[in-house]
Amino acid sequence: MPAAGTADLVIVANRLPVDRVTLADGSPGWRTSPGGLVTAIEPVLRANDGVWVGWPGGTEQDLQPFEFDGLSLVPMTMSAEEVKDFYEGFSNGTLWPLYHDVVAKPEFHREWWDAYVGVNQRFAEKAAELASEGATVWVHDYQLQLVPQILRSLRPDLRIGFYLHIPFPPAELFQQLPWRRQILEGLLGADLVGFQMNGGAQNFVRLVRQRVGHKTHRDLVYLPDGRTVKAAAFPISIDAKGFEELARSEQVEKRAETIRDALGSPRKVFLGVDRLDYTKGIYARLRAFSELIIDGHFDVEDAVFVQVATPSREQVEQYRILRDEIDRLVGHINGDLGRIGRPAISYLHSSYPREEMAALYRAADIMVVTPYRDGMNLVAKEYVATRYEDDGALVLSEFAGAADELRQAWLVNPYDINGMKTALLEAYAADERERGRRMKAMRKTVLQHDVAAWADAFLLELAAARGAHGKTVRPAKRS
Ligand code: ADQ
Repeated sequence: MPAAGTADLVIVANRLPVDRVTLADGSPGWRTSPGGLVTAIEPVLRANDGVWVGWPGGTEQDLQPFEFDGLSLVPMTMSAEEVKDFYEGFSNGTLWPLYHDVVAKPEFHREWWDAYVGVNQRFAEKAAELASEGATVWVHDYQLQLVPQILRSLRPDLRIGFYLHIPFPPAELFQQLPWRRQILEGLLGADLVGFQMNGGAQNFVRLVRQRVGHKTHRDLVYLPDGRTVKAAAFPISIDAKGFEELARSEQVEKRAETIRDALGSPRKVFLGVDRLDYTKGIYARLRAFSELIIDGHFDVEDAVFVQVATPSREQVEQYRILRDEIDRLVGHINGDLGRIGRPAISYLHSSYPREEMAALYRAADIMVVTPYRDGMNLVAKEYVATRYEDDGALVLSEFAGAADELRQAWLVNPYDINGMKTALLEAYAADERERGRRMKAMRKTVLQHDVAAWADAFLLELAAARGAHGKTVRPAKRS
């Protein structure tokens, strides 16, 4: 564990890349949490004597920095009140819906905001304490948008990057936020602000010009103190080769066969894999599928829909309501359309290891990814990576970041149930050549632009950040 002031790279994210578990002997231990971010960042972290600052989940208080699997991890504690106000409240009750097209109504509460400021302050102070002179600090995601500015004021010597994993909304929505200006100024503490899509970067620059009054030119913001901030898109990706290798393994191939057998060997398996979240469009997609059976396009002997929906953020009311709604819909559809041993929808709440995810992708003929809004959507890319025989079909929402790159998917508007029905049916009926043509092109994209390329691109751009632009720029206007 590097001593204070010695880390040349500090990753600051809401979550640590490990989860708390109880070991066989009953003592508390850690387990790597599955996720692409750690795969991407691990090699850079190792190469740079880096540390990762984040919350391990829960409210345990006396946690010390520790090494896990060769990574230096610095756990941040959170009180029960902070979990409620900062995490469930401002992060997931205000920012998450606001940044996802207001699919659910964001709530604005002053005590949530106060908790957000407090937690961001603590994370920034910890990063300031650990970073060496002139170090690079990479801050992640919507929970920590004030960290760059606080950190900059504590440690002007640092090179600070920020990456937003979710969409950055258009001005028309963002300006509802009572603390819009503070958030924009928080992000402007970074030298480089990264987004999933060009649209997000443009929304940000426009808002900075309109709401903070700074001079901007294309993707650059000129600050009165002489600094320049760049806003650019870095579409995130997955460990594509790793997923493909997994998919090619005998164990996964066998497991995929077992899954198909267990489903009653229908001709076609449709698959959805999502966190149980209202942005993911699960309800409308299951309705579209069930209507295709009702309309007589296929039967439960021909096709089954496997929907994996991992419960998340269960303390937030909107998530509990959604879970009830989908439970009821699935019960309804299976009650009306299923036969003994043949449900129309196979609905699962479990969380699986990577091997099982790969087997599910291998077992699926048609992957259905229909969020109302999604920063990227890694599931779509993971499916593509596992289809090494250039087969399988992807039905993908136009409103997922992934749609920018995966143009050869069957693209749909997730609000248009009839349009989704048409796309599902086309993907179901497409011949081998058509599926192969589309998948081949998508695989090329995903294998070329993997998560390592993403991390390298961001860090290279950050290293090249212009910093001081040498001009004194006066604010044009303030709101
Ligand atoms: P998420 O909203 O969580 O991520 P997504 O990009 O699809 O959405 O990533 C989910 C990840 O969890 C995938 O790697 C998937 O394999 C895994 N996963 C899902 N269900 C699982 C299960 N039951 N068991 C095991 N693993 C499961 C946020 C943004 C996205 C953005 C990512 C990364 O909302 O838009 O793509 O961050 O930036």
